[in-house]
Amino acid sequence: MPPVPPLGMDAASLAEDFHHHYELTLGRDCRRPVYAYDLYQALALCLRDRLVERWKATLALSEAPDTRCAYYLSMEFLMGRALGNAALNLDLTETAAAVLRDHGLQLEALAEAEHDAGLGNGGLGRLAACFLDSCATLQLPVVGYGLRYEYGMFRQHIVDGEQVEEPDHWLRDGNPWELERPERARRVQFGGRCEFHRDARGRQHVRWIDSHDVLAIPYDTPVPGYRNTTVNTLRLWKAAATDEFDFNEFNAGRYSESVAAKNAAENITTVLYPNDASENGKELRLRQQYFLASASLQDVLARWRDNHGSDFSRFAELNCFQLNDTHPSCAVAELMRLLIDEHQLEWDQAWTITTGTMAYTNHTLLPEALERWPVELFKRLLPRLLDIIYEINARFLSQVAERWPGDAERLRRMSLIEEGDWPQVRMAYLAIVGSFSVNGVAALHSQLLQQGLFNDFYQLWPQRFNNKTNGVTQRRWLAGCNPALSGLITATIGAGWVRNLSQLQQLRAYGDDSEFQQRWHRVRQENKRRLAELVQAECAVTFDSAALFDVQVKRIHEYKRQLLNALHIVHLYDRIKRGAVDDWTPRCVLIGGKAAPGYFIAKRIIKFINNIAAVVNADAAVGDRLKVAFLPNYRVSTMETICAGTDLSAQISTAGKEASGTGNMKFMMNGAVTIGTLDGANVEILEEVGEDNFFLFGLTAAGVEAARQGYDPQALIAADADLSRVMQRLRDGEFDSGEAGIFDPLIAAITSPHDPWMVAADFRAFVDAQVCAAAAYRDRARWTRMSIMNSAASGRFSTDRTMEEYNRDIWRLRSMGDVDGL
Ligand code: 26V
Repeated sequence: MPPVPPLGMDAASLAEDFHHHYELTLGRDCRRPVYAYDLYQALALCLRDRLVERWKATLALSEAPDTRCAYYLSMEFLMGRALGNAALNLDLTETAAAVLRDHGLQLEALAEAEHDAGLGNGGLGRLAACFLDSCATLQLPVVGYGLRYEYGMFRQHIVDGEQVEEPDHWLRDGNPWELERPERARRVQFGGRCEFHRDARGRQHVRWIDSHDVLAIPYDTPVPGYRNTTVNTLRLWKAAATDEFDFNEFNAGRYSESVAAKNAAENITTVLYPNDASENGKELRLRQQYFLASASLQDVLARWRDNHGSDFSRFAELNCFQLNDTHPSCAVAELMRLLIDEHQLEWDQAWTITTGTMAYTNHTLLPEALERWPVELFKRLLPRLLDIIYEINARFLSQVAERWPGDAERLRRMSLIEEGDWPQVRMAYLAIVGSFSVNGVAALHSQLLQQGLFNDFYQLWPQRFNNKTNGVTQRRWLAGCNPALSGLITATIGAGWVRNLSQLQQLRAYGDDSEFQQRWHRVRQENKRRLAELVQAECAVTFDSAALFDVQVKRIHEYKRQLLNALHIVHLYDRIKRGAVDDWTPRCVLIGGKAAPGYFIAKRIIKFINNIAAVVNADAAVGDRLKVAFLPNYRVSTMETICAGTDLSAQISTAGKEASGTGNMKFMMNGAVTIGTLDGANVEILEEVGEDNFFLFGLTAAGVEAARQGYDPQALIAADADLSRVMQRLRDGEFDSGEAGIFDPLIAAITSPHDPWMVAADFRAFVDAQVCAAAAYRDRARWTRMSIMNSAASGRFSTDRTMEEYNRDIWRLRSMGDVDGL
């Protein structure tokens, strides 16, 4: 067949294809009523066709036998919508908008029809998505491997102030971005037992038999680079029952049992676990993790076999696996199993390869989020893997014993197996032992890992540990979501920042330029108006864009301290009620985020915020001074509107608890000023922007630990008249909406000397910092300057920089470059 000429990138070609896809691919009739979703799909297919051309060219490069590749293994990819990003990267936004306008249609309206791909909980999953964007833009051969959950992150409704979860069946209307690749299906084993035997030469062989197998079917999604010819791959696995379920079991006359077994197999990829911290020990979750690790490794090994046969001597030179937290860390033992049992390598060879290819990123210091799996569960589900983990542990502990002779306590501490009545496998330790690189996600976080959580391992292998401060992609989080500000920036310093965010520094020169300030201010006002529209539509609360927009959106968790924010709102309300309103700055507070469905206190905090909003917004004495809204169903696509319209970004976690944060970076880039603690990447944000352009408050990480000794919140409350009045209003039941005592658990948490999050300890400092922020906002020129300076200083927080560092220090990939003719 002759080669097909590249598709046209002009309006006429696009218009023709749009029509073609609408009428023929989708089988719709433009003379009949049209639906936004069909129009969206038709446009998506036009863009996809153009991506597919580039995708095939990229595959030819990345799958060449000598190309070193990295694989990003992640249980979560929080991709959000793809259409706007595809158009932006293909440079077709203007053209598509013009074509649609000719048909009396609006690009924004079509884009709104797309369901968010919500295959993640929060920061960790969205980080994976930003990484993929930057890798494609830097033309690095990186494949994302994950799970194709049928149901993504639940949809959140607020009913009577409370969170109600609803399943997110995001694939219901079809997904135009994915391509099924049934020919690359893999088989993943569960259960059964191991059979050992020796061959004539005395080598031991292990067969994993009587297992219950599940098929892994890959679905590929294109990941376009920004205005280059690179299109990388996100490969998501769907679980399907093997044919044996239909034949053997049905025929054995155990019909209903076999259907149940078939369902159990397919259930593996039914639903994303909606927890961002705890919930350990669920069997289905371990099944998901192993399914991802095994299918992905088999996929890579199959391609290796095609190119290199049974010669694994260069495998570690040409492959690298990045483990996104411990969730895929079964991969360490699974790679050992595949190399030894399926590819006949010796233990030492296999271990050299494994520890030469695995790299582990830690995303949390919270002990409850550190994964441990019961040995008994491992034995039942993954018997061969447990044997391998025991062997890894035995060899590892002999190394520890050699380094620290006679230190039994250290052996106990560092063992991959936590002993006790209910022995557990420590997945983080497995990941560390099996990897050549271990990194945290912000400078402070990496330091705390080395000095605290993983200190024993750091002492043993200091050279393994490194930091890679997170970032966000400026294509989605500035160019895509904030066209007005992007336009102003590009008109001022050129368009180079879209690929090289450090160029935003050039905006510093305009910080005091009053004409530029005015334009900056006008653009931001318009973005605030758009955000106010969203709040009006979703919360029925009216935000006036003249007011200070004070925003905290992120998962609801005690360590993130939405409760501290709520106490501040009650304090402002108290001031209004007392008439202490001199020099008042009108303020609109927006809070949004999902709570894990089983997280009682987090759900009660949501109720608390909603009840405060109801009281404040209905009180005539408050008027325009204060508005409060809780935005339901916070997700990637709403953040795109929120971050563009925020003045003050609340990043107020207890110091030492937020590994990095990435919302903080999105806000900063769009010109919001941070009010925050010295936690996670806030530390580096402050470093870049300077104290004059950041409202810093609160205890440091070391201060928090010191203050735990003799922490006495009751005394702090008694000593602070503002906090006393706030607590009194809570105890008086002012926000109880007739349900007496519902906030007692929150009062108890704040007043407990054991409050791990030290809410009361930081109240005074937070209120004082808020006073400073309010005063700064009243001076428009000053605030606008701060806003410009924040955006100008955000260059370090691009995932382009992050990916360059991963590549320099860990992956060592060669950029693929462009392909001619596209
Ligand atoms: C743990 C679990 C436990 C079992 C159920 C499902 C589940 C899902 C996620 C997690 C770990 C969450 C860790 C996490 O999300 N860390 C966040 O990572 C961001 C990206 O590095 C970082 O910016 C945030 O500060 C950090 O909290």
